[in-house]
Amino acid sequence: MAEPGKTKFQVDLRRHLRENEVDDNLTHLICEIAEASKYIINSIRTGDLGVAGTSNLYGEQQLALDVLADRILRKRLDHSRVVANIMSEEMDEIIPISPDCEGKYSVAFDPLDGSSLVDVNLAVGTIVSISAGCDLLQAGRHQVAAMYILYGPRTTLVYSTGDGVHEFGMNNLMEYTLLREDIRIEPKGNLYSPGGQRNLYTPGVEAFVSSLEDRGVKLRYSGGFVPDINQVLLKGRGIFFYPHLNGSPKGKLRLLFELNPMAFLVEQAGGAASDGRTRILDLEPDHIHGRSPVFIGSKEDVALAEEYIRKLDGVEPSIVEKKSKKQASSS
Ligand code: AFP
Repeated sequence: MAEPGKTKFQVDLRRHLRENEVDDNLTHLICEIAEASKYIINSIRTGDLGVAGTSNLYGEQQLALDVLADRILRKRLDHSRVVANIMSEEMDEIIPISPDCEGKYSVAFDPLDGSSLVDVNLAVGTIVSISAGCDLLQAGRHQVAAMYILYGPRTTLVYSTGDGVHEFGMNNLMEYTLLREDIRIEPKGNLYSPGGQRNLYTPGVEAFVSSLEDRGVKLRYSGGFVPDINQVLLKGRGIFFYPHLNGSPKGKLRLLFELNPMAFLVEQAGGAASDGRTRILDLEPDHIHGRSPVFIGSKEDVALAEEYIRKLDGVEPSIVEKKSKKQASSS
């Protein structure tokens, strides 16, 4: 809580971490990532929107901003002296920084998620997952912290080290000062954020969406994972999903770089995150760039999605895909 004499809103990020007795090295790491975001902001506001002439593992052309944001973060983490390994969505493999794991942290990050939205002036963000020690290929429940920076009309930073979720805003001096502490998500939402093509939804997902619409739940979708999750968090209710689709049983979003950190934050706020059957934070990664379907937000809405999927999609999404193709061929 804020020191006597200081209003809550004058508490900056480092002070908040210290007042919450966060480990010194983890405090330093989170503050270094916050510092890096200042350079990313400048590259977004003024940078070249052109293509970098390179492509990432997914064959997606890397926008100059993707590459720039990745470089800014990697350099900062490399010089932080508290990092063991890093892994970026923009890179093909884990990058070792220090062989010494003791007291150090490993970081998986998406440097600029939604970068293709910058050239239409929509909000984008940096997503960061932090684990203790050297191991990055472990279930998300082992994370010790997660955070994101949202580059929108305002620049905000949200973090959790396992003791609640807290939001900071960047002021005119480019300092992050506390806006909200202990953000909570209510069990039932009034907005939904549906990713993926609806004509590819499985029967279970289609029925779930219809039940939301019958309840008068409003559709809010920007195409940016960070602003869409931030909306659920800061409105205090709602659900985002990018489901298993016919033809894409694993959906689109990456487990280590996007889903694990957001699931950590949403669960810390009293919400839930599932792949439609299993808790996201219990999923064992099979490789660094693995994807998963996701339903994340108000816990009763997530449970309802799981119920429809269990009843109507029943088996594993991949088999659902084959069944749909078979149905299609027999009809
Ligand atoms: P990009 O980083 O390639 O722009 O993709 C953004 C994203 O991974 C995530 O931020 C969105 O939730 C999701 O893709 C949107 O995907 P669709 O464009 O298929 O709706």
